[in-house]
Amino acid sequence: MMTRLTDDMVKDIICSLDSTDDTLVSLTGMNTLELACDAIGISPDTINTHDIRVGVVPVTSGLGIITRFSDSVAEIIKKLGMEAFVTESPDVAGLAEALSAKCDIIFMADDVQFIAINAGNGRYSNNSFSTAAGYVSALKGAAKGLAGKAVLVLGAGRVGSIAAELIVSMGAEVTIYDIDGKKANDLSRRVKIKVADDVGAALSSHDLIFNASPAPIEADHIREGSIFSSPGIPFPFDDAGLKKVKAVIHDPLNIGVAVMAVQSASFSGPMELNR
Ligand code: 2YH
Repeated sequence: MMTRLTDDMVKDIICSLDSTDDTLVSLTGMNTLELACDAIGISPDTINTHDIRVGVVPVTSGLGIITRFSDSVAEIIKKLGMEAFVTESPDVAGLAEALSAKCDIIFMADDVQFIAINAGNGRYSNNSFSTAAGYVSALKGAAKGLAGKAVLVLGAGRVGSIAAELIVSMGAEVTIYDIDGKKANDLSRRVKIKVADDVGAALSSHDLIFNASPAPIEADHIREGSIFSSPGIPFPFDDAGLKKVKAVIHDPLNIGVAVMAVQSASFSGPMELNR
């Protein structure tokens, strides 16, 4: 299932950029830029964010414009130190505008794909990989390492599958649950993971969880002191659940967009940008 952001989910992103960054530091030990660099395996001092110009192109196709989506993407990118603006026109005219303005990176999203194109060489990052990689780094930071630990992944869709693979590659023991057991079983034939068939039992026996599912998480199932890295929308916890967890890393857009920007920039060396 493809989850689409709503106007309501993005309405507070811009006014809470500083507090989102502070919360991330307190939960993971990394700010948004450091986390994005960690997610793709580069050091923050190898990327000169101030030299990078980004255009964000609103896209009207399908279900159309999400109010403040493009503005929020641009502001998240500015907070990383890059120059960013939203094009005046949407769609192809907006793309032409971004190319004329010699943007190094161009962000565009429709209902299926959300990508950041490196205009210098045509390579692009995508939101599913970037979200998975960013939230895996966040879980690793919050758990002070994942090697040898047991991690539960909820959801075997695009983000959950990539996350499971990344977490396995970090030496953790991964169990996956998806309401569609076939999806979880198919993934287990490709990646060395266990498959759970009871979400309650799986949650009760794990305290490190990567949540890439749109389903709510019942408070009764949560183990006291659990750490959740939770890109899944909508926000899955009620008040009783929040009282039991030690940490929840969650935002509607910030971590995924930051990893996309940094990864797309990394496709050209810092000295080889599109100007
Ligand atoms: O939210 C979405 C898709 N679910 C992206 C899926 C990527 N994992 N797209 C945003 C659509 C934005 C809209 N076209 C706009 O305002 O430009």
